[in-house]
Amino acid sequence: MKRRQLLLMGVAAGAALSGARAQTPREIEVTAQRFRFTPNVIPLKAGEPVVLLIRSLDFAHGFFVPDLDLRTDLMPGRVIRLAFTPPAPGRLAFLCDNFCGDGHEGMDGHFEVA
Ligand SMILES: [Cu+2]
Repeated sequence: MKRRQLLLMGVAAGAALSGARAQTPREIEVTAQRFRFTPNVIPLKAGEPVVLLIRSLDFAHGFFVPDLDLRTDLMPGRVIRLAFTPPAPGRLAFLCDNFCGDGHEGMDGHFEVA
C-alpha cells in the first residue's frame, strides 16, 4: 500500500511538471489481456519522460517494472496512467505480477531503452 501511494504521488508530480511546460511526456498506449501485453517490446529513450496509458481488457492484471521499483494494478475498463523517465540505456523488463491464470508466468515484455 505504501508503495502504491508513492507511485500515485509520482504521477501527480509528473502532471504538475507538465503543467509548468516541462518536456511533455510522450504517451504510449498499452493493452493487457490474458496472457500478454501489447505491445510487449517498447522502445524508449533514456531521459525522455513517457506516460504509459495501460488498459486491461479482461482482468485485474498487475504491471511491474522491477528495475525501477514501479508497479500498478490494472483495473479492467479503466486506463491507468503510469509516468516515468528511463534513466539509462538498456533493457527494462516488465511483467504481470497479479496471478491471472495458466499463462500468467509468460505475461511479460520489456522496454528497449536507447
Ligand atoms: Cu496477468
